[in-house]
Amino acid sequence: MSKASRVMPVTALGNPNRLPEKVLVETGTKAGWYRELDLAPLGRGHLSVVRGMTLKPTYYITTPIYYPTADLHIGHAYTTVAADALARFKRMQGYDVLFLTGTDEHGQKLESRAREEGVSPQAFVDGIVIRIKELWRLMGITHDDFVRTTEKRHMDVVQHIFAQVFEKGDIYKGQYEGWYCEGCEGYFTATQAREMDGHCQDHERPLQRLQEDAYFFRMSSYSDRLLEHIRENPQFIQPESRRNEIVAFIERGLEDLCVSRSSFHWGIPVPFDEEHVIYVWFDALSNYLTGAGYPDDLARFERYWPADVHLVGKEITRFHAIIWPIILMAAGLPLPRQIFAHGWLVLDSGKMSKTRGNVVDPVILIEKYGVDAVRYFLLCEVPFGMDGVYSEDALIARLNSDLANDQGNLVHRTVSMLHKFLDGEVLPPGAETELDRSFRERILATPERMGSLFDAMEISKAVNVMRELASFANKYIDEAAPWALAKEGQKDRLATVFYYLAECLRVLAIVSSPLLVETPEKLWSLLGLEGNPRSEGWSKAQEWGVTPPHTRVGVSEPLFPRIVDEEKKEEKKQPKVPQLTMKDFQQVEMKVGTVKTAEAIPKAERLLKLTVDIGDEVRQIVAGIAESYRPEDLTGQQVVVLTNLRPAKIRGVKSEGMVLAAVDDGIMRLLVPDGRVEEGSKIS
Ligand code: ME8
Repeated sequence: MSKASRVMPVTALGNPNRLPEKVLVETGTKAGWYRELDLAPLGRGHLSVVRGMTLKPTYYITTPIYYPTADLHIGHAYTTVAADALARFKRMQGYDVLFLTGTDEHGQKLESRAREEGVSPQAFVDGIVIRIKELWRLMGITHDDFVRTTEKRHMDVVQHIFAQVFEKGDIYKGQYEGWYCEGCEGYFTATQAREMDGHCQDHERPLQRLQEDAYFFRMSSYSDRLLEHIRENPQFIQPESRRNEIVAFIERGLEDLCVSRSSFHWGIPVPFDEEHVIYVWFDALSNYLTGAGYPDDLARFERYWPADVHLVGKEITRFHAIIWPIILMAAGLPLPRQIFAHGWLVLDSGKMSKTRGNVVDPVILIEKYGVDAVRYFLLCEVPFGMDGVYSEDALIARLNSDLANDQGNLVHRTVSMLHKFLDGEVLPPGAETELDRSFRERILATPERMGSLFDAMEISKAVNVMRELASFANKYIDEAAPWALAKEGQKDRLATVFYYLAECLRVLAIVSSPLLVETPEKLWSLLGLEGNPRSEGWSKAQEWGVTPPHTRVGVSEPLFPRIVDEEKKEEKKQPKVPQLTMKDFQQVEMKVGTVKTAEAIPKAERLLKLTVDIGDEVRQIVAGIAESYRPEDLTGQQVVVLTNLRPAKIRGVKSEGMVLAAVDDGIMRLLVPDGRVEEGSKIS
């Protein structure tokens, strides 16, 4: 980010969501040398000014800040890659972009996780944050800043806002009693807890009844203002289905929110009452202000705030679309322009979650298929905003059809025929035929169509437009039939066809630059072009005739090799008991547990209903061991439990796991550790 940037809007912060019509621009190194600039002709948008008086619109995009309770999975990569693609696109369009991500490091869950590991919460999160940053490096993520909520700059911001809202009277002290889920780090109202049957499905644990002295945030008095804002700004919450949910929720009436905790200490202290720490969502949401320089770096803040879009997963829409805007209103700050909630990547076995342990590790996928393949799949496979099923088979199919077949093949055919027929030289084009004209129009329409789709957050549709251009180009080759032109000695026609193809590949290299991080540059140098596609700027993709005639192309190597699924091949060879790879085995989680209770199940002679303590929770498990064990002999017995088996109902009784036993001629023998071990010890 240029240090020379200076923007001094004439209008102050009190004018939310309105652009200043004029700005004072610092024109010299000496403070106080300002010139007034009229912004009206530039239309809506955020503006910044960099040295040399260039006006640039700004674009501020954020991802959620993730919990560093464990390594991140493909679901987190999904949001971050999408935000990265949008940030890259906006930079290429000439925007001054601030792309923010980070980690949400406070709260009871983190405190408990660190205790389990026997380290301090800070040491615990430090280790994971290093790996998160490494993951973003591997995935080519171009964030401009990374906020950790344990950083001083952030803690200062949170305390500042909390104190400000308190002084205004919108935070007050009271008594809180409610149903709390440690996983969500949130309380549920009595009605919600009843609807949930006292159990949090997301985190698969019972709600706890907690009571504490606490500070409350007067959200109830902001319902009308928030509803009005949502109605007046239809883009504020997107997609529309999410907006409708939020409106319905607010219309039922908002309750004041408990925004402090005293039952644990790993958090930011309430600035005027050190017994309490600030509620983790109040803390976390404020990161968006920290990243924008609030309140100390007002030049930065005025340049980027309000954020253009907070990209989030749908499960945290309420926090972003209700609590966050109300915090901002109470603090007298403008609201973000948009909260966009995308859907979930789910597995056949349900939602991916660290708690369930059924997560897909992006690092393994990148090692196997390369970063661009993984990014492409994430951006293209699921309509942005909807849920989509992830599977490695779908990934392979997508890569083979779109990247290896359509795009890879297009590049390979073009470049090898150029060598074969024109000695690798892109010659000046001759007269344009009808076929060429429609191809040229298609090429030049692509950046604009993709651009408006990106702006509408229709990322997968934008990717599709790029894919369609590649198929169109393949058809152009089939119809232009360069092999026939070569045979007939039509050199002029050949020159035109290959010039058009070279231009198409040049445009493809530019428009794929927000999505992919390695291939566009490889393609660029293969085309023999100077510089790199990223710095070309989006508008260069809308210009025709940029490839200098007589450019020489390089030698084509497959950009996207076809993926042959070796594991699949092996499976086919061995139809009986499939062999597991180490990766398969690592997906199986087994722990030692102790049987707490055991009882017979009426009308099910072989089954026993057990409750088993597996360390961090007690599971109910139905086991087919009634013919070999009496219930009363099992209490206190240690057993081995398969813990990540999908819960099921057996004879109408819920079973959350499986107890392992050997079967010898119909007699069951429980597998037990050779000596007493701590409940929850992992089997590996
Ligand atoms: O909620 N599919 O952090 P978190 C799609 N710290 N996106 C997914 C996903 C999936 N299966 N799983 C996770 C928190 N995500 C808070 C946020 S923000 C002020 C505080 C993505 O580590 C998605 O963006 O649980 C989701 O909202 C986020 O990760 C949740 O990350």
